[in-house]
Amino acid sequence: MSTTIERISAIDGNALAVRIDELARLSDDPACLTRLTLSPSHKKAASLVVEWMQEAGMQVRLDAAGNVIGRYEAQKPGAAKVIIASHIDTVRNAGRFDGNLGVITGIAVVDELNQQGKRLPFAIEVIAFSDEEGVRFASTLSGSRAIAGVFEASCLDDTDADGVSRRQALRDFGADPSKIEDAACNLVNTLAYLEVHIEQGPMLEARNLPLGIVTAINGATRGEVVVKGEAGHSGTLPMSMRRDAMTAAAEMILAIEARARRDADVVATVGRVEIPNGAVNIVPGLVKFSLDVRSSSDVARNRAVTDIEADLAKIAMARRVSAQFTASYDMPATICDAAIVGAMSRAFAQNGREPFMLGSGAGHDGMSFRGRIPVGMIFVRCRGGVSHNPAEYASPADMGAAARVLFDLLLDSGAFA
Ligand code: HGY
Ligand code: MN
Ligand code: MN
Repeated sequence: MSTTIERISAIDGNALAVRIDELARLSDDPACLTRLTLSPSHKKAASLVVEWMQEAGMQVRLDAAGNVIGRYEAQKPGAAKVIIASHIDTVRNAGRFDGNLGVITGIAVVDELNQQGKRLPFAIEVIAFSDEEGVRFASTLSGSRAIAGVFEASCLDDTDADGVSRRQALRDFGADPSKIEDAACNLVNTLAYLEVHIEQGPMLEARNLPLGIVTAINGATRGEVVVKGEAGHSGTLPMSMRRDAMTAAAEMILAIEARARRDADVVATVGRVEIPNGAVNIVPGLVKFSLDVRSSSDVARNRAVTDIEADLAKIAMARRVSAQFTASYDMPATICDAAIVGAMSRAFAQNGREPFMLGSGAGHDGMSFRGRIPVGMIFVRCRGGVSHNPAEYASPADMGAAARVLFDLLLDSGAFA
């Protein structure tokens, strides 16, 4: 008797977990997952995503910003579309779910529609954005910003640690940066932007919930502080005569932490500190450090940045150094669309899920579409709230639950009028 091999539905969590692991093997660091934008491993990941999108019945193309776009046509060709997207670039020593989960889930729901021979009144475009993290180059969200028509051409001149410009990296990737404006046409005739993402925080796990509905994506100010003192001999320069840029930076960093702690709705982080040409026996004359300030309230965030700049100036004066903060990115909070949140609640209820609402402390590509098209996000439980860390984990059951809800959301005819 032939054994009937039950075809794992494309939206089955185990099928998603297999693909998460397959993508996670594509890294530029053999010891951990590091897939920076437009890197060799990003190129391999993009090729694998192209393959999966084609297998799911999509027409696939690479746009001028390095995004991979798969289109699953509507009942009537050329109809308006819904975008389902996330990013496939990662931070260094990354978790394997951040970004990748949203792309794989988008492909899976299309694959399931295709397997069932279903066409919807709208097309679906699944997009694997090329640069959400903004780790290799200063500016971030460049892939989604190109599609949203808000790409700043100046960021083509951003250079990475090796002096390679984004423009050159795009060419090496096989994209044509001179055609970035064409990427924006992809936003025309778009009904909604949807993204499934691991929560990257502890809220769902604390409530023992597999999924949540995102109400807003926090706004963020990101940039660099440059502290200039005077380099000197660590053995001969008396303490009283030093203009030590590092000890000044240390006091500034603690002041940044203290300011953020004063406001429950503000977080601030110094994630990278550099002492160019530093050495054990040199009093640092120059220090550069990153600053990332976020809040769901744009007023609170901007007030915190102003206060921090005042603190930097005060400490610099007292220590006879200079300090300059230059913002490379300033993104207001993105409120998720009420109608989409409502439709998501219906799909949650249909699946017996509590429609728990929560904000996103992490930034996401949906921010690029703020004020242009309705944005909606579904969060998936994150073990221990750990993210931007190889220990990041979402279970196959929770991933499958998200794919199921997303699939039912797409079938809800009232969701995307
Ligand atoms: O930084 C962020 O919030 C996002 O993970 N890129
Ligand atoms: Mn992400
Ligand atoms: Mn991230």
